Amino acid sequence: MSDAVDYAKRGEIAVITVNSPPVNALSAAVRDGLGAAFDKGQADNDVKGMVLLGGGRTFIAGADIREFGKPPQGKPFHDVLVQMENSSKLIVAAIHGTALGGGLETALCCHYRFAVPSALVGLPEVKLGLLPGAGGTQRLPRLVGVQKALDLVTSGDFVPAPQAKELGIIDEVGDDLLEGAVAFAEKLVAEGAPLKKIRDLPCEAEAGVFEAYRKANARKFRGFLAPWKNIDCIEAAATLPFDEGIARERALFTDCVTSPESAAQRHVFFAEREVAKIPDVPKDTPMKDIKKIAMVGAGTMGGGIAMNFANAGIPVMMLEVAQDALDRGMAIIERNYANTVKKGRLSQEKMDQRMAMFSTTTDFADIGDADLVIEAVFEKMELKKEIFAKLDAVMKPGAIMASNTSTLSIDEIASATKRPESVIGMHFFSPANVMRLLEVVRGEATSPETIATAMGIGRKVGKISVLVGNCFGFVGNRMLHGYTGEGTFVLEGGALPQQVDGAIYDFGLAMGPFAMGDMAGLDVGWLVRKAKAADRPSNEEYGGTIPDRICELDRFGQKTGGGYYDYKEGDRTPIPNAEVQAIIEQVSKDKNIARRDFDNDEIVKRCLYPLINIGAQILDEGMAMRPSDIDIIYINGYGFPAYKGGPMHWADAIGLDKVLADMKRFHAEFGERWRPAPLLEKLVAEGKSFADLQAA
Ligand code: 3H9
Repeated sequence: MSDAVDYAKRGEIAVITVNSPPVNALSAAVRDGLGAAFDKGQADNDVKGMVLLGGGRTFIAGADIREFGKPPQGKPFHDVLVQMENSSKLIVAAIHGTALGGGLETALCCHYRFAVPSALVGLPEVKLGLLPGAGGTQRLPRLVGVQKALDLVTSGDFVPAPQAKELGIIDEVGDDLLEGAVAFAEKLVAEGAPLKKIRDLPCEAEAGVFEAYRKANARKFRGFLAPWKNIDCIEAAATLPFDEGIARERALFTDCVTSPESAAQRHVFFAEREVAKIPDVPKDTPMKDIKKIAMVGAGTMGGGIAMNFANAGIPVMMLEVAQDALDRGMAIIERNYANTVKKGRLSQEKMDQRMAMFSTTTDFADIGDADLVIEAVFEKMELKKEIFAKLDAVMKPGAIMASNTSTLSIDEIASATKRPESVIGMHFFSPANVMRLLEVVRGEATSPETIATAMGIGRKVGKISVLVGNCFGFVGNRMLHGYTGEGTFVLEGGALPQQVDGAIYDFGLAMGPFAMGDMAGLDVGWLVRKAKAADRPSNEEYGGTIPDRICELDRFGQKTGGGYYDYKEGDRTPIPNAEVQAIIEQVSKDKNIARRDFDNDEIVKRCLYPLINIGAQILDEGMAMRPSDIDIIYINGYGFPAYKGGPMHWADAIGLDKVLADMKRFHAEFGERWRPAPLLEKLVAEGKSFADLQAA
């Protein structure tokens, strides 16, 4: 027997325990161990029934994701499952923690399932670009019906044990895992309970169910492969005999596991876990307990940020210098919550609890006892320094002082205080109560404790915290600048906004650069360009001519009814505008550019390769710790499709040599802004990819 699986006896019940930390994934060693343990139980004449449970913190969390794509080893998973289902001795699964993916599929091949109330079950394969490939799509609908099964496999949602019992996935819920499951097994044995095989249950669907489901979810599943394949499998369960359904599931699983979409989504799964690891801030770095926060600035950003903390039950004191600004800010927060209540997504009681988390002041002296203060005022260095000097005077020793700046230097802001070790950037993304990304910006002097606390509190309020370095625009916006900037050069070359946006939408982003500009407002960029005009290097080609001329017409985007596009009142659908087209064509003429046709492939390369190039520069400068951190930023903050894995994974998937060759072509044609990053050149010369940096 393998070390990964333990075999013991409790009277007439064999207790088989998987011991493969951290999550008892079904590695080759576990599969071999299970095969041997069930053989042993089968052969032992004193054993009348068997209980399968997970050692440590959980039942089995699924197949071992790290084994996908590697040569098969150990006992095939399907053989273990057939062995269990066909066992002539009754098997009970005893579930605590999570039974996910292959873990739940294993439990579904037991004759009965017992769970503690806190257990969760689910088939989350879709999130990895996969489908349950070990019978899950064939057995689940036989238990819960086709409609529910479709929802569960396409969402990957976890179901709490009590609800799973109502659905028929779990047979018994009880408090004591081992005692409870053994007692349950003994009772079933004593009653002579039948060896239930889910495969023997019928599975039916009403006509048209699957087509309707595909149609209703077409937008949600756009670009992904796995949701569609999951639906195909459930359809197979309802239309084919069990064994044929299993064969179809296997074939479609192979399609998924070998797909670029799944490779990308598995990359994202591990990237999300890597992002929390900081080499010089080890896991055991002490973190401050954040019991109370203060927000300086109650504008749109400050209010949105504060809501995250209130939602997590952390009291927030809002500070504005003027009472009317404070009142306005609080009214917006209240209205946001009220809208969510109206939509039925929040109860009035919960809203009242959240509103009760807020207090307000116009006096800095009142916020001194907060454990964390976040400044979210206008993006102006002098103002921020003034505020940080005031904070330095009032905040208690050890308080963390964060700025929500999206571009300014954390070191310069920290220089206004006598405690730069406590100063850090916490860059939230708009709308701050919705977007998952948080860039945590470390300054030169920021202490490990401050970093660990900022990263931790971000996670606590539901964000994905990514640590970045202190450079202009940090990681996300610095890269974005290259993307949106190149978009306008493409317009000058001959494309129109709707073509560029269409190509980027088809690539998988929620919207293209011009629709995004109209949503965010074009006036901010215009102000920045004007402010920077004097410092612009003379050899830098200016890409702002088109947006400048659009702004000169007071077209600032959706908020003024038009920008690159027109908008009808209360409708966000972009409508192409003839005047804007005329501006674009005139700019091409003024610059002596012969307008020509672009295809989608060229637009995508021109707009998105700058993300790769600037990403490489950022890595070279150490402003991001690893390529996958950049991917996490782009997926969670900028809507880059998860099934492409983020810009750096996407670059690897294309092949860095090919990306570099295109960039060199662009460099020759368009000049300096396309100079390939030295890191990119180096990786290609060494035959390496961004993933190799990750492993290093
Ligand atoms: C599948 O089952 C396919 C089958 O249908 C068909 C086969 C034919 N494999 O998340 P955490 C690692 S597909 C390998 O931080 P938590 C994880 O990387 C699978 N490793 O803990 C991390 O490593 P590290 C379907 C795995 O408590 C460590 O374990 N199952 C796996 O916050 C701790 O993880 C799923 O999709 C795995 N399956 O959350 C479930 N799972 O410490 C995926 C985890 O080196 N897993 N690791 O960074 C999860 O959702 C969460 O990990 C879980 C625990 C909820 C279990």
